[in-house]
Parts: sequence; structure tokens; C-alpha cells
Amino acid sequence: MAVINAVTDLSVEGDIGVVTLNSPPVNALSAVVREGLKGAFEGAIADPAVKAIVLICDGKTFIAGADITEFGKAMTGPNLQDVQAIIENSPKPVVAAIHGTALGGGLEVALVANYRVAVPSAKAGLPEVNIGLLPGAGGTQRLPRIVGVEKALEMVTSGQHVPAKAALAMGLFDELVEEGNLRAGAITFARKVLAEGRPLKKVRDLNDKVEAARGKPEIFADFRKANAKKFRGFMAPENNIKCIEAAVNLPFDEGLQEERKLFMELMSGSQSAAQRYVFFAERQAAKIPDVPDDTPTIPIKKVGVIGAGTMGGGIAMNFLNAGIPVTIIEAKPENLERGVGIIRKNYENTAKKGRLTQDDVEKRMGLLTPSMEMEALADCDLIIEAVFELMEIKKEVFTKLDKIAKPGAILATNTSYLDVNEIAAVTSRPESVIGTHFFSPANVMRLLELVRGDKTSKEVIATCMKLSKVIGKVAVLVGVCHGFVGNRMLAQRQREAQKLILEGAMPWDVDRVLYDFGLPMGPFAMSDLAGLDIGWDPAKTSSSTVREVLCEMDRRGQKNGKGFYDYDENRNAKPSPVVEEVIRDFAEKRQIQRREITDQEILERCLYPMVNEGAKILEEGKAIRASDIDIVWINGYGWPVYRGGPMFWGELVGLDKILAKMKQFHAELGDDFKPSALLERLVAEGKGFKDA
Ligand code: 3H9
Repeated sequence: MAVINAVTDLSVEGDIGVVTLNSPPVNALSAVVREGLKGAFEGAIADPAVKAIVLICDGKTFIAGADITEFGKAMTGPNLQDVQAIIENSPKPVVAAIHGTALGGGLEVALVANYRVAVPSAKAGLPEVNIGLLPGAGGTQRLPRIVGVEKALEMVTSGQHVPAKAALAMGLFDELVEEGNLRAGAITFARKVLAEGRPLKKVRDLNDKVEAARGKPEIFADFRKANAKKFRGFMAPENNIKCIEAAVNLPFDEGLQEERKLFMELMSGSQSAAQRYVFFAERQAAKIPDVPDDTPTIPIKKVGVIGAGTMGGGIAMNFLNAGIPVTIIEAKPENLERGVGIIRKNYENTAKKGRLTQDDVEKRMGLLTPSMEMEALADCDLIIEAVFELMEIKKEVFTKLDKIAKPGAILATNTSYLDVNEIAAVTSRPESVIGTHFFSPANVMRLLELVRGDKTSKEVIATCMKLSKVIGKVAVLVGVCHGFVGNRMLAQRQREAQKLILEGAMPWDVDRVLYDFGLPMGPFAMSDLAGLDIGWDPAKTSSSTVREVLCEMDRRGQKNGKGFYDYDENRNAKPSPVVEEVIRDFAEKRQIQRREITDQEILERCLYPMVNEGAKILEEGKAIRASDIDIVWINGYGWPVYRGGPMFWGELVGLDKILAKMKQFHAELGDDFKPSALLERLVAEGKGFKDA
């Protein structure tokens, strides 16, 4: 066996040269990997004993893409395209042997091989779009030549990882070999190719599928139209589509040039920088400085959920989906029945859409034990309380739970605002208590704010962080404070939105500015969707806010066709003259002089205080790092990922600019705008949040 470099070997088994990469964690195409590939292929091609070449990877996966950490830095080593040319022009058949995930540049390397074999658990995809890019090593030109234009469009714009069986069916893989037997299977395949004297097929020469789409621009027009909502605000999907168009309309080499041009356009833009930042920020969030990776964890074999309402039911579904049995508790039989019924209905709806089989539905429901006795929780390893958001009720539940739960069980409170320390203090085991702030709908939303109490043990934190991955959540560890990270910052925006409509803007102005910024909807449309009467008590109403006045007028939001907006029968919103009148009247009674408010002011008033609050959260140590705050906002509140989260965006705008505006607003509008000490210090020292 020849060692090519630190990450690459070339061994010769009879007439087959086997190139093996071993560059943990994911065999990304760093400079040393590209060098290794170049050396190994040159060696194998030059060795007369070698008749065919297999490319395989050690570790958990085949090449998972270009090395994202190298992006934006000066290029070293051979470039990927030159390495690909050596492989593609090999006079000897090349077989890529795939396990784990062949992604991005990894799949693009496999696409210059003559054949691809894989184990059944392997997946393949071009996920560059998720980091604001497109496949820049020929992927957009070669993929449609194998799978056809429609499938290629779907794959490059969704970034989906296609499972081996489907990849085989689309011709992306040529053969599946037995799990755990990839190397031998690939060698056997290579020998078969030699024995049969198969020609050296190159993907670049396969033109049938792209030619079939030539002269049919409607394929692209329809695709753009069907996905307009999904792609709104993003640059990368459009550039990906343009590349596939180029594959159809241009000769291969010109298509490659177009791909390069569009790739560079994205690479140099702020969207991809933001999305790449988010990729690493999400992984960083899983790392807790004082809770090392090897901290012992508590096995979670059974979960208890108290409360079968919307939150409790959604929370339970997360565990059922992951195959973990759940005991769900309600006080009244009719509530229990309704809660369990909704869980079943949710699963059945998913089954109707073809995303679950009826068998899966029954399996998941079979893991659910409904009960009206708290004692049924005695054997649970984790118990999540999801009862009404009132301190007294939560304390009562935890006092009872303390007597019932087995020693060492994790006791979690699902709360959006309340003091986890106060709840923990009613138990004899505050070290076992943690906050789990799930976001609604809890079975769908990716974010989980894990709230660390003063006494929460490291084992409990480590267990919950790892468990969140098992249930498909992105967990962010936060400290105890009112509203934690997400809602505490949201309160800033909500307050300003309410003030702005009295000072001169209308709800639809505020909503439009924030929607155009990239948020899924503005605060007033959101209130209408949720229901204006949430938390409103007709017995105690006092016309003290516009919202209260609207409730008093029976304007309850989308559900009764009128709220801040008027709705037609299809729930399309229209600005409401009635609301406009209410707002003007309300402002007049409070002697607020209405004035012209610019879109820029709306944006600055709503978003700068959020960045400022984020800085306060950091300064108080309630979030570990600024990037954790960004992950909260992207996964829990629909902050556009291409703007990287409020803290990343704040730095892009310029912390000095934000501070100057906060000072101006502070002087003009009062203490709501008091700049955070951290923001002042960072600006004075010319530093960013990562130096905080
Ligand atoms: C591309 O290919 C461009 C080309 O078209 C054009 C070139 C000209 N680079 O996610 P995990 C690290 S763009 C560097 O926790 P999992 C990751 O940060 C690329 N590092 O594991 C983490 O580090 P740490 C297209 C990478 O098992 C560790 O690996 N490819 C890269 O849950 C483990 O990662 C992609 O976008 C990378 N490409 O999931 C694929 N990938 O331990 C991106 C991972 O220090 N990667 N790391 O925190 C993934 O989707 C997942 O990592 C994968 C494994 C599914 C592979």
C-alpha cells in the first residue's frame, strides 16, 4: 500500500487500485484531500498493474462536500476542477464507492467517476443551496444529464438527501451492494466492468435528457411559479435554476462556465456568508463550555408529559416519532380523550399525505399511554410539565411530581417566561429540574430553548442537549430571565410596533416592512392569525390598548374574519378602514401627534432594539454566545436565514451605526432605547459580538 499523504492511501488489490480517503469528520474536500486525490489517481493511472480504480472513504461517510471552512480564504493546493479532470479523463474505469452521504462536491467527485456503487443506507444530494450556494464543480451540468431536468431542479433547489434506493432508481447510483461490504462489493463491480469490457461512460457526454427539455422554457417558468413562495428573498435557488437552464441550452463546457460565474456571484454575496455562518452556528450551539461532550447522560427510555393540550400533545409527538414511549396525563377524561384524539388525527393527516403508513400511525399511537393518574409517571426517566402558564399551578404540579418521580428522573417545565429556579425550589431535587421551552406547533418547530436553572446538573443538561437531537430539535441552552432569549427580544419588537401605529404608521405598513425584510409575517398579521383575544378577558377589559378596543368590537382576528385586517372568505387580508379609524381615534385621545413614519424608521425601531436586547442578554450571560441567539431567532421566529440572525445582521449593519441610532432614539423617545453597556464597549473597542 502506498501512502499518498496524511489522508490518502492507494492500495492495489490484484488488478484494482483502491484510493482511500480518511479525513475526519466528513472527508470534506480540503486542500490536503484534493492533493491526496490528485496524487492517488495519478499514481493509479500510471501503475500498469492497475486496470480499474475504486474511490472509497473511511469513517462515517463518503466525501460530504467541499470544506466550507476554506471558503472566503485564499486557495491553496490543487483546485477541485483540475482533480476532477484527472479522474474523468482516466483511461481506466473509475468506480466511486459510497456510504454515508455523498454531498455537494462529494457527489460532484462521484459524478466524474464512470460508475457509482453504494450501500443501501447511503444518501446523495447537492445541498449547496442550504448554504446559499450552488454546486460549483459541475454538479448542475452533470446531474440533469443523469436524472433529467425536473428531478435535477428539485434536488438542487431543495438540497434534499436522496436515499440509495431512489438514487438507484434515478440512475444516480449504478448498483447497491451489501451493507458493510462496500469495499469488496465495489471491487467486484469494477472487475465485472473490466470483464464485460464496458465502455468508459462519462456523464458529461450523456445528452438525451437535457436535449429532451430543450425548447421547453415552460418547465422552468412553471417551476419558478410553483416555488415562488418558498424561494422568496433567497438568491441561491434562482441561480441554481439558471444553471440547470444552462445545462439544457448550452454545450457542456459553456454550461460549466455559466455555473462558475453564477457560483462566484453567490459566493461573494452576503446571503451565502450568512447561511454558512448559520451552518456552523447551529453546530456550535450544541457545545456547552462547562458541560464537555463526555459528560455522563441519563438513559431516557420513557417520557411523561403532563397536559394533553396543544403544547403537551405536540411535545409528546416528538418522542413518539423517535420511538420513545410516552405517558400523557390530564386531569379530566374529556380533555385526555380530546388530546389523544388530536395526536391521532395529526398522524392520520400525515398518513393521508403519504408521509406515514397506517402501520406507522398505529405503532406511534401504540407507544402512547394516556392516564389521569400522576402516579403513572413513576417509572418515567423524563417528565415534561406542559400545564397552564401560571406560577402557582406549575409549583403545585412540581410539588406533587417531586413525590412521585423516581430518583434521578429529569423534571422539565415547558414555560415561555416563568422563573425555572422558583419552580425548582419547590422540589427536593432542583439539580434535576430544567426548563424546556418548545415552540408551537411543538411537533413541527425545530427550536428548543433549554433553560438552565442555577442548580441544574451537568448530567441533566448533557442528556437534554443530546436528546433534543434524537427528537430532531435544535437546542439552545439559555439562562433564566423573563422570556428567555427569544420572547425577551420579541417583546422589544412588539412594543415598538404598537407604538409606531399610534405615532403615525398603520399595521399594514409595519407588517409590510418586516415581511419585505424576510420575516414570514409582520406582528399584526401574526396577532390576527393567533387570535386577538388570547389572554383577553371581557370582564376586565379597559380599552387600554388598540388590541383591547378591537376585541371589544368583536374583532378577534382571522377566526372571525376581522382583526387588525379585514378578511375575505379565503382569508385574504385587506387593510381595514375601521381599524384605521380606531387607531387615529385612540392616538387622538392620548394626545399623540401623528406624523409621517418612513419604512426605514419602522425597520430601525423594530429591529435595532432587538439587537440591543441581544447584547444585554449576552452581557448578563443568559446566552452563551451571540450565534446561539441567532439560532434561536432563525429556528423559532422565522428570521430569514439569509440574514444570519439578528446579531449577525446587526454586525453587518454596523454596531456603531446601531449604537448611534439607539442613542438618538434614547434622547428622543426615552428609556426603551437605553443602549446596552456591552454594545457601548464593543463599539468603543472596535470589536464584534464574538469578542464579547
Ligand atoms: C460544496 O460542496 C461546494 C461545491 O459544490 C463547489 C466547490 C467548488 N466542511 O453536521 P455534523 C463538520 S459546499 C467543513 O455535526 P452529522 C461540522 O462542522 C458543501 N466541515 O454531523 C462538524 O464539525 P464539529 C456541500 C464540515 O453526522 C462535523 O463536520 N456540503 C462540513 O450530523 C460533523 O458535522 C454540505 O453542505 C463541510 N462540508 O451530519 C454538507 N460538513 O464536529 C454539509 C460537516 O467541529 N454537512 N462539517 O462541529 C452536512 O450536511 C452534515 O455535516 C453531514 C453529517 C450530513 C455530512
